[in-house]
Amino acid sequence: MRIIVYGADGYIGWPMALHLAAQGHDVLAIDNGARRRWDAEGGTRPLNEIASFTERVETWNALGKGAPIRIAEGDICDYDFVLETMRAHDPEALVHFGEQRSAPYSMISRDHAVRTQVNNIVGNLNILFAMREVNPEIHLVKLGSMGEYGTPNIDIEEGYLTITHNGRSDTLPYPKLPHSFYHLSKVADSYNIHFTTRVWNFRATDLNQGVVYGVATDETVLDPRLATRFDYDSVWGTALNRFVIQGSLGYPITVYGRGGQTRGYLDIRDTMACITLALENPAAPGEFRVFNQFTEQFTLNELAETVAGVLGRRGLTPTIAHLDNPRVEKEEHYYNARHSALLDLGLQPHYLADTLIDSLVDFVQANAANVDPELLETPTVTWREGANEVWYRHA
Ligand code: NAD
Ligand code: USQ
Repeated sequence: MRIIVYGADGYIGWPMALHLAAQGHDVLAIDNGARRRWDAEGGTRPLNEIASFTERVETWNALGKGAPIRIAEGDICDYDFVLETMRAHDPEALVHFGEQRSAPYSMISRDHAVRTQVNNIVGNLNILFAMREVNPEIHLVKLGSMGEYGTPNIDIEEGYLTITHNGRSDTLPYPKLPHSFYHLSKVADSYNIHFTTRVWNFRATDLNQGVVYGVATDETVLDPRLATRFDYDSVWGTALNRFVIQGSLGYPITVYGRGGQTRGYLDIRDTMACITLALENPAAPGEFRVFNQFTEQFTLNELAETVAGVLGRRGLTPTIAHLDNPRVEKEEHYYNARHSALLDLGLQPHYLADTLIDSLVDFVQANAANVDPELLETPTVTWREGANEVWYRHA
């Protein structure tokens, strides 16, 4: 298959480009380096050294495993660039990761909220309009987020809810209660994509993904220059990844608030598998298909205790700190989200196991010399303030 991967220099997009190329797909990898610039802006950086986008691609192509990856550096918000690259590659499918994906980043200030929503919503619209001009048959696989739904006090379905109101019934998009301005951008994307499946007969799969953990895939371990990024600061680091590095290096594991917040989680290797399954089983023309992409749900307390248990068995003495919650979110709530569609397509999950946490601890310890302790400090972006310019360190 000819496939374009947008956001192919990112935490998930890079391993995905590798994974698809390893299976022989003809991949065009697109990225504009925004994520690396956002690091420079805030003085953050991943735990591990990562090669440049071009060096990564050159390394893969020199290995001679699977198909070579093509590369195009450019901004998805530049419509001419999106159109030209889509025309030239003539893809059968698109995988779209290319967005600003941090909830805290989107909550720093008005400017960050606007930048997040413009980048994400305009980029996504550009892809939709280019599909219309180039080939409306292309299957769009778009990364959404479980956080679009929020934490309602009823079961979360996969995209749709059948409602009976005043004696009449309809199946409608599931109501959304997003957690941040970032998650709101994903809701807007979902509605824009859904609209194009109705009016332009597009085929689209919206993957409402949970929090991803892990760093190693079959392909990233083939050469150190193929490694993907592993973030641990309070703006870009996600829960389990952060907990492992904090606990491994003797810092308190930072649970925000009471820790009853429940989220869906999945191993980065399962992200690869889910997206491959979505590509191999495309949505029908006119179909806006929604999958909830996670394999297990945990409370933050459960996650923190699981990590602490593994570290304890390795002779470490981790501590768990309940910080004042910088976010506005329910800290105790009902949560039961359906996630059967990908399992029905054949997903074989890697459930969170001590062995995976152990391998992450090994990875963290191997890279411990790179740790910037300031990045493990108390989070400075708070949801209540809406003007967190103090976050900037201007390194
Ligand atoms: P990431 O920030 O590491 O990667 C995103 C990539 O997109 C970056 O390399 C960035 O430079 C690029 N990008 C952003 N805006 C762009 C633009 N306008 N033009 C070109 N490239 C652009 O993020 P990630 O963790 O790999 O997440 C990938 C996708 O998956 C995102 O859409 C995110 O919302 C979604 N997602 C991530 C997680 C997670 O836990 N990491 C969970 C659920 C959903
Ligand atoms: N949290 C802590 N301590 C920390 C970091 C986070 O308690 O040190 C808590 C947060 O308050 C929240 C939960 O952990 O309740 C998840 O936060 P997160 O930072 O791990 O993830 P989130 O902000 O939700 O965003 C991440 C990705 C985003 C993706 C989303 C999937 O950055 O791109 O969309 O996970 S989901 O959570 O399902 O919406």
